[in-house]
Amino acid sequence: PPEVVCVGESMVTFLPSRPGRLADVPSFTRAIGGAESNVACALAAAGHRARWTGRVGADGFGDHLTAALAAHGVDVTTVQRDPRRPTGVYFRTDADRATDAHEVAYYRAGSAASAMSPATVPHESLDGARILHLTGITAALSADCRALLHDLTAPRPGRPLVSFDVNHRPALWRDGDAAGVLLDLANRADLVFVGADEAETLWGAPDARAVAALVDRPAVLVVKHGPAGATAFDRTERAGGAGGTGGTRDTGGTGEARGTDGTGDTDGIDGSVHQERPPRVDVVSTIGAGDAFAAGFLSATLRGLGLPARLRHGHLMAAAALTTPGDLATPPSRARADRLAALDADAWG
Ligand code: KDG
Repeated sequence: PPEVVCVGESMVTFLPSRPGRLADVPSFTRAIGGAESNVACALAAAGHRARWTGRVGADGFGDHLTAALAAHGVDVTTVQRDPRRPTGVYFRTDADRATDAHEVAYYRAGSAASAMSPATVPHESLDGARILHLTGITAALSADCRALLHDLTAPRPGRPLVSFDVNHRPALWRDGDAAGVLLDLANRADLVFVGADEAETLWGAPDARAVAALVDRPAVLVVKHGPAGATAFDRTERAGGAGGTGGTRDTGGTGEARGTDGTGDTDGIDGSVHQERPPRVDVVSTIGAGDAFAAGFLSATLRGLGLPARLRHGHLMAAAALTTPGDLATPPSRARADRLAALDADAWG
């Protein structure tokens, strides 16, 4: 069975042939995207058995997406094909170097993936998996998709560790209560990734500690601060476990003493806290960097590495994605990533 199952919408992505506004770009190059399948591809590249489950149309784009993910080493055996609804696609422009502003045009309303529901992922299909990775993008797609997330995050015996990346996409939430829905889902997961900027926009949380006070049930919370690094809160040792799912809570075991972490200050925090800065890179594109970070962190979690190493492996995979134009990058080999992660603090940030 796969070690990790990622569930969500994947899309054929059209990347611009040159910088500029959507109105001015004359042609686009086909690629693949979708946050959850990006995570699956990066995990497969890191040597893990990763599956992506989702729905695509019975159309040429669905054929391409499935074949391209399989070529990345991702298990696509549970992908469903919808004869009536199309595969979602989206177009994007290059980001402005200074502001990271870019345009995204989604053509995914009524897509095959928007018809995902609890029937798309039978619980038996997760048997043997150690991690189930989900994101807040799915919550924005339809009521049935929200029901799927609700079902997959419900407490049940044998539930894999649920990893949830908040991934707030404002363009998909014009009508919905993004703040309430995403906070509820985060608090149903075991491991949560959120950008500090997203947490501020969604919940008005000014810093990582404020996020930790709101997202207080998951055993592990990672707040990402872009080039300034990431802060991880580990409450696995909290009495009685976090969240009370009754499911597996094997987050790798940190073996760290509380309070002897990167911050030297755990006042008011139930558990340990650690911060890691990323390596400095020349950013080509930030697309897919968050997904790569999640994959690196999950890979190190599967390998039973401690919190500092999990953050560093996240940063190393993100660095690979930041220095390539599309969603997907070739991460450093496991041996090389281990050597880089082991360098002392001076070599980092
Ligand atoms: O993280 C990258 C994704 O945002 C991109 O691949 C498209 O999944 C996507 C989305 O819904 O924005």
